[in-house]
Amino acid sequence: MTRAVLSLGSNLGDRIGHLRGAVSALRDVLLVASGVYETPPWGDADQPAYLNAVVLVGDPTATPRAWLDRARAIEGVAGRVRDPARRFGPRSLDVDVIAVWDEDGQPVLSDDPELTLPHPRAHLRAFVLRPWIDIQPYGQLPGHGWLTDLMGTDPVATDVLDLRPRADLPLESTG
Ligand code: PH2
Ligand code: MG
Ligand code: MG
Repeated sequence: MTRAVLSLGSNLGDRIGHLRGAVSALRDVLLVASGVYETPPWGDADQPAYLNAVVLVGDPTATPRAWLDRARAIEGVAGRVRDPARRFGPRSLDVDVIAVWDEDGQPVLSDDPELTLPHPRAHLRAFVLRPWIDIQPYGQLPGHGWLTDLMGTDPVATDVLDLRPRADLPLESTG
């Protein structure tokens, strides 16, 4: 079984609908989904607040590349348009591959610029770490250590105070 942690984010259009669409598209590989957090924009302040969540997915044979292709396909369905001028700008749906483990449970490390593993900014992002801790309280970010330790470091520790769990917006709503 290979596993991956994916982060989901949306700040345009039907934000929760986009996140739920991603979870639905991943249902054959979904192991567990976090709560949904409303988060202030990171990296580019001039945009609406995001909804963010994290999922753990598993597949007998999927390669890191396969997870990336799947993430991009799901973004495409949500009408994702890339604006090269705004790297951290608004988006209908962002599905990022945060970390991947191989069949032996070993973390996959990669410096491929198209798919750097683990994600090069995950350790700085409260909107990734906080939901991830929901589903793996004893999880580690490969190369960076325990998620709970990372949550105590700056700037994550201060950013996390601004995150609002949205209990009224369950990710796996059947409506
Ligand atoms: N994604 C970004 C840039 N900034 N801020 C928040 N709060 N959540 C995101 O998912 C996010 C962001 C680009 O990947
Ligand atoms: Mg992203
Ligand atoms: Mg992305």
